[in-house]
Formats: sequence, C-alpha cells, structure tokens
Amino acid sequence: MDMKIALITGITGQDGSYLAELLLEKGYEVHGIIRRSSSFNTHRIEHLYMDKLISDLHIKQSINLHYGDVTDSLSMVNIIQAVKPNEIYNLAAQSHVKVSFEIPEYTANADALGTLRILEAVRLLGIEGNVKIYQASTSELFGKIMETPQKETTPFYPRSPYGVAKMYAYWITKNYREAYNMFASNGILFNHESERRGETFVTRKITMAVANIANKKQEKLYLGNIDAKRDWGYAKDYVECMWMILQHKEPDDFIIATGETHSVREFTTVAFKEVGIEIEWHGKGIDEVGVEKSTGKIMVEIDPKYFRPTEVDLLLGDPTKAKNVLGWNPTKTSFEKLVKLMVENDVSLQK
Ligand code: NDP
Ligand code: GDR
Repeated sequence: MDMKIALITGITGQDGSYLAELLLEKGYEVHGIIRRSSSFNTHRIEHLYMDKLISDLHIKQSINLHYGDVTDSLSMVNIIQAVKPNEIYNLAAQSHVKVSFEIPEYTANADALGTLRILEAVRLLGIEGNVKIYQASTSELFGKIMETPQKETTPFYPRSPYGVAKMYAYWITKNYREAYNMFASNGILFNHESERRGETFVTRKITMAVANIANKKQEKLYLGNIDAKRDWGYAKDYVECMWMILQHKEPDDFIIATGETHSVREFTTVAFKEVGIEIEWHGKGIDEVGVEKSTGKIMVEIDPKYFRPTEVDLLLGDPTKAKNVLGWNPTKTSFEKLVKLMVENDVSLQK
C-alpha cells in the first residue's frame, strides 16, 4: 500500500507536535505548515527533523515543513496542491481564549475563516474525493451551561470571540460535508494539557510556578478565576483520537473528554502537593489566598487582571460516543497522573 500523506496546520503547537510524532510512527509522510517568525517557533518539533534524534525515535523519515498561514488563501491552495495530502488536520488557531478578547478580528480570521480557506482550497482543487479533513473544534462552543455533562447534542453558547470563531469553523466543516459530500469531521475536544502545553494556559502556568517556588526562584503564584472547572485530559491521548476520527468509515463529530471535572483551585492544590507543599485556602472572592499549611506563608493570590469579560464556568464532557463508536479510551491518563507528569517535567527543566 502507498504511504499515506498527512498535512498538519498548527504543527508547531502542543497538539501538532504530538500528532506529527504519532503519524510518523504510523508510517505517514508528514507535512506541516509553519509561520515565519522573528524568533524560533519550532522548539516542539525540532526532534522530528534532526537526523540523530530521528534515529532515536525509531522513525524512518523526518517531517516536511512549508511556510504558510491560514489567513493567506494562496499559501493554503499552493501547499495543498503541492503536498496532495490524504488527510488534513486543521489545528492552526489563535488558541488563547483571554487573548481573543484583545484580538477578536484576527482570531476570527484565523480560527473561523482559516477553516473555510482550507475546505474551499480542497474543493477548488477538485480533490475532495481523496482528502479527509479534521477540524479542531472545542468545548468552548458550550460556554454557558446549557446541560451537564455536555454531549454532541448539547446546544452551543460560546462565551468569547475565540468560542464564536470556532463555532463558525464547526458549522462550516459540517456544511461542506453535507453540501459537497466531503469527508470533514469535527473533534470537539475538551481541555488537554501536557509537558508541552503553552506557558500562558492555566495548568502550565501553575506547574511552572510550582517548580519555580520549590526551587526558590519565585515567591507567589497569581491566578484569576480559581472556581472555573475544566475537564482536563492528556494531549498525547487526545491526538490519537484525532487520527481515529479520520479512520472512521464515515465523517462525523465527536466529543473527546475524560468525563471528570476539576476546579483551577483543585489543580493548584494537587500540583503543590507534588513538591511536598500542602496548601489551604482562606478568604473569599478576590481576597481568597492559598496558604502553605506548615508555615502560614501566602503562596497563591488572586489578580483580577486574569479575569475574562465573560467566563466559562463549568466544562464536563460525555465521551460515550467516542468510546462506543471509535473504541477510544477516555481515562488512559488520570487527572492526578496528568498533574504529576507536568510538575515533574517542570521541576526537571529547572535542573
Ligand atoms: P497551540 O496554541 O499550542 O498551537 C496553535 C498552533 O497554530 C501553533 O502551531 C501556531 O503557530 C499555529 N497558528 C496560529 N495562528 C496561525 C495562523 N494564522 N496560520 C498558521 N498557523 C497558525 O494550540 P493547541 O496545540 O493546544 O491546540 C490545537 C488546536 O486545537 C487549536 O486549534 C485549538 O484552538 C484547538 N483546541 C485545543 C484544545 C486544548 O485544550 N489544547 C481543546 C480544544 C481545541 P505558532 O507556533 O507559529 O504560533
Ligand atoms: P481555556 O484554558 O480558556 O479553558 O482554553 P486556560 O487554561 O487559559 O483557562 C482555563 C480556566 O482557568 C481560568 N484561570 C486562568 N487562565 C489562565 N490562562 N491564566 C490564569 O492565570 C488563570 N486563572 C484562572 C480561566 O479563567 C479559565 O476558566 C483552552 C485553550 O486551549 C483553548 O484553545 C481550548 O479550545 C479550550 O481550552 C478547550
């Protein structure tokens, strides 16, 4: 059988890097789109194009990188035409919810219209019969609580420019599937984290601060809404599901989640415990503090600058469909294990 060809947008991001590894292990020819940047933006994938490291990973070939941008239609058409992929994973996005309030137009351009550009490039090139497309949809579509746990049938109510842009992307993917008979599927992924998580997302911010505090390099951690609850899974488990969604016999939409939810406060407590610091919480609202039990020292304070104009209070996904239809295991990596591996990684980076 011919080698399958995959094209990943957003390959330099957390998910893109794990997905590239997974597809290389499966014997795919992997292509990725990177953006021109004045500083290095390829640190997560360097090991996938350096010959020495590739042999350590036991993969036969390196990734192929192309400069492009999902806000640039011509680059999308040119790359897709040159690569002729069998599978496209559209992971490129301005993915920070809080930042989307500050750059809403750009977020819409990249996250909503970027998806349209890819679907339309495939259609214009007349290759829709040969390509399967994965769209990185998100639990942020649910935003305001309409139902818990959230299922594929739960109504959407996004609460940020990011969520609204991703809602367009979700529907345009579904529309191209129905209108042009394209194999285009949405993975509605709930939060997933890892050692490679961007440093401004709350989990990584916490685990890095905990490592710094344990090494006496930081005094305190400042957080926003610690009451927010998220269904946190492990990114490595989730990229496997992206692949499974495209191997399914027909295009469809799937919730990918663990079925467990935890607050930011809980994540923080567990993370500190990993380095032997027991935290107690005192006070209420913006006056709440996390105090080290043995010394009474304040370790965590609330800084309202991290609050969002509209917040998503509670996310809890129901992964039953992915479990039954795709055979995906939602509880491979537990919450405690996830926190542990992130803290251990940040502590070891300090060394
Ligand atoms: P990251 O923020 O880590 O990575 C985003 C990637 O998109 C980076 O490679 C970035 O490139 C690239 N990118 C951003 N804008 C553009 C653009 N205009 N053109 C081309 N590439 C661009 O995100 P994650 O890996 O965490 O998430 C992957 C996808 O899944 C995103 O679409 C995200 O919205 C979505 N998602 C993520 C979830 C999560 O919990 N992680 C949950 C649900 C959905 P660069 O490195 O140059 O900035
Ligand atoms: P989220 O992730 O918005 O869910 O989007 P993030 O980690 O940024 O926030 C999670 C929750 O934590 C609260 N919070 C803080 N958040 C950040 N970043 N920094 C803080 O200091 C802080 N304090 C409290 C937030 O208010 C929020 O409630 C992620 C992204 O990966 C999206 O791209 C993806 O679609 C969704 O997950 C699913």
